[in-house]
Amino acid sequence: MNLSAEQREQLAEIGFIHLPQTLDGEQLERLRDHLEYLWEKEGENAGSENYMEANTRRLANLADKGDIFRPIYAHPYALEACKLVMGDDVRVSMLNARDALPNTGARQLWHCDTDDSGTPENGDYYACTAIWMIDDFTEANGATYLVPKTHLTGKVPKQVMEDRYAAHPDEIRATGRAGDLFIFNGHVWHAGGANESDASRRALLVHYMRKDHIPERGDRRQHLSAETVQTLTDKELTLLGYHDDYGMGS
Ligand SMILES: O=C(O)CCC(=O)C(=O)O
Repeated sequence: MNLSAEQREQLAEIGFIHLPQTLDGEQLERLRDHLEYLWEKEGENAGSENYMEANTRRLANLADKGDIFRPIYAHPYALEACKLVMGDDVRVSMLNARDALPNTGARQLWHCDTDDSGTPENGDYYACTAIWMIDDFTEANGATYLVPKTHLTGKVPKQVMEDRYAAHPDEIRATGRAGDLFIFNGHVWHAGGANESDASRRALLVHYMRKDHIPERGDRRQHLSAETVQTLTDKELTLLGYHDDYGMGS
């Protein structure tokens, strides 16, 4: 599996690529069932390992919550895109699910996935994000907003925008169908849209970071149980940071 020359160029120039129908119908159904099972099981604690967000259901630490996520975080297209963005030392920083609840109108503020550490001006990027569409993404149900080429600005939105909830003149929407994969340079300005429809808008969000930018042990974002560690390949463990100095295991 290889990204085309056009996709590689697009990732470098505008900062994102859209890969239609990367999951098949059966995978999608299994993922939906498993996510709903976890939401039910975790109840009001769902997402608490990373973020809780108003009007939104979240789940976190999914690398430890089912084999079903292995082909997601280690997908060859996603890893190839990450390597193009940040070089070979790619790590999964967070693997979350996000469901912007119907008819809540809860739009996110503009951000980068590196808001705290900023955006390098010299192209030395260290973050990449994959959004797996578990439902169709439409303008009405909150398809992600992005501003093309903002990874080239050397700035994150909070450094330059007065109102981070305001529309941006150059914004586009990542609309698509359930099963599509949308990958962007993590320094691209983006925001989850408001779900103003009756339709659900579930997504898996895989945040990748370069090894030297992964939080230290005290702030680790994946936590792998001994049981999960046993089932994973060495390649997967490396990707999840298990072998790094600050290890992600128990
Ligand atoms: O769900 C989305 O469309 C984007 C979510 C996002 O950027 C985040 O939660 O950091």
